[in-house]
Amino acid sequence: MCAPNQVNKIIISKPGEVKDHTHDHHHDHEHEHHHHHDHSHTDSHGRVIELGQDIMQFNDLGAARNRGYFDAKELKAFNLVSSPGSGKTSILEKTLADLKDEISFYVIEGDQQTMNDANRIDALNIPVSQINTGALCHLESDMVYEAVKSLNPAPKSVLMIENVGNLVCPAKFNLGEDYRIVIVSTTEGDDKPIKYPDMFEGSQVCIINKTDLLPYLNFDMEKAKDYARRINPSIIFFEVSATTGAGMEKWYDWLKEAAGNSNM
Ligand SMILES: Nc1nc2c(ncn2[C@@H]2O[C@H](COP(=O)(O)OP(=O)(O)O)[C@@H](O)[C@H]2O)c(=O)[nH]1
Ligand SMILES: [Mg+2]
Repeated sequence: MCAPNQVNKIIISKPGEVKDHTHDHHHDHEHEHHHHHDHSHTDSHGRVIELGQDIMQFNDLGAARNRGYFDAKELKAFNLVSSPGSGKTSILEKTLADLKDEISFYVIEGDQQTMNDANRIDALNIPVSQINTGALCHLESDMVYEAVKSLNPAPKSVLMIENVGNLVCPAKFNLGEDYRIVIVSTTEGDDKPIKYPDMFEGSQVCIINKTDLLPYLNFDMEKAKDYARRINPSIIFFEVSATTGAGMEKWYDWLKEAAGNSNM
C-alpha cells in the first residue's frame, strides 16, 4: 500500500458563501467541488419540499454510482456515524493501527472544518481524504465519489468513511456504503436510540464506546440496547473502549468478516 505524501482535501462550495477561506489552506490537492445545492431547484412557488426531494433523488443516484464503483473494485465501504465526540476517530485510529497489516484501508474524513481528523489518520500512513462540508451537516454521495476517485483504492480494499458528527442529517443520506455503523458513547446517556431513531433504524451495527467510564456514569447498558432493538431488532452491538482497547477484538472479528463477505 502506498503512503500519501499529502492529505487530500475537498471543499464544498456553497451558494453565496465567501470563498476566500478556501484559499487559506496550504494543501496542494484542493478540489473545488461545486455542490448541487448551488442550483435553484425550487418551483415557481418556491416550494422547499421540491428542493428537498430533488436533493434526495440526486443523492440516491450518486449512492448507486458509488455502489457500482465499490462493486467493480470489490471494495467494502463502512459509514461511521455518531454525535460529535463519541469516538469515531479514536475507534478508527485504533482499528487501523491494529488491522492495517491484514486489511488494506482507505479513509474519507468528513468534518465541517479542519484537517484534524485526516491528519490523525495520515499519521498512521493510511491514505486519507478530508472533506470539509462547510455549512452542511452530513456527507453526500457525490462528495464521497470525488474523494474515493482521488484515493483510487486498490481492489478488495476497505473504505472507512467518518461522517460529520451528528445523529440526524447523515441518517438521510445513503453514501452507497455496505454497512452503516452508529457509535454512541456512555457519556451521552442511554436514551439516544429513542431520541434519534432514524440513525439506529438504518445501521447494521452499534458500537457502544467509552465503557471505561461506566463506573462514573449512570449509563444503563441493557436499557440502551433495548431501546436500539425496539427500533432495529437485528442491530449488532459491540461494547468497546477505544482508550483501553477493551472489547475491540470482537469488533475486529466482525469487521474482518464483513470486509471479506458479500453485501448485506
Ligand atoms: N475515556 C474515553 N475517552 C474516549 C474514548 N474514545 C474516545 N475518547 C475521547 O473522546 C474525545 C472525542 O474522541 P474522537 O475520537 O475525536 O470523537 P469523534 O468526534 O467521534 O471523532 C477525545 O478526547 C477522545 O480521547 C474511550 O473509549 N474512553
Ligand atoms: Mg472525528
